[in-house]
Amino acid sequence: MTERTLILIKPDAVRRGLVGEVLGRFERKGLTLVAMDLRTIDAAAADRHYAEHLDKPFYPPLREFITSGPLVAMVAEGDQAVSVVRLLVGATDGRGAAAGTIRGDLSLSNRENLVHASDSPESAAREISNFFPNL
Ligand code: 3AN
Repeated sequence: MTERTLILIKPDAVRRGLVGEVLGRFERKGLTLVAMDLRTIDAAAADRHYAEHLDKPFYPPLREFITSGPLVAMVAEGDQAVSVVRLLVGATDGRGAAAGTIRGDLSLSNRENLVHASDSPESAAREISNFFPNL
């Protein structure tokens, strides 16, 4: 079933020059890009995006990080895109993520883990409308 999902290539990936590497993995998998934008988000946009994490102890540093520089926001489309992208991204903590995944190959951190990807079709709908309200 064709789905859309929100992907953020986070500020650590932009700083490290890994946008092409990360984006290429999604393209080579066969996903279609529907929208893409390089932008720096403010604290209010971070709070909207991470609404379910606002009370978590890791949230203040996460907000600091996600607003620390430009990120690449994109919407990708394809068959079962939500779960397919999560598989490509790997487990949250890059230190334990499986080799072959983006985080497993390229991240050594559970905060600076390069990519955000929607975790369900419902989250995808909410996150896409936050980032791309005209889509
Ligand atoms: P995922 O991005 O794998 O869906 P979530 O939704 O549990 O992970 O967490 C959202 C983001 O919060 C993660 N991408 C990561 O940057 C950060 N995060 C999650 N857990 C921790 C933690 N224990 N310490 C620091 N940052 C964390």
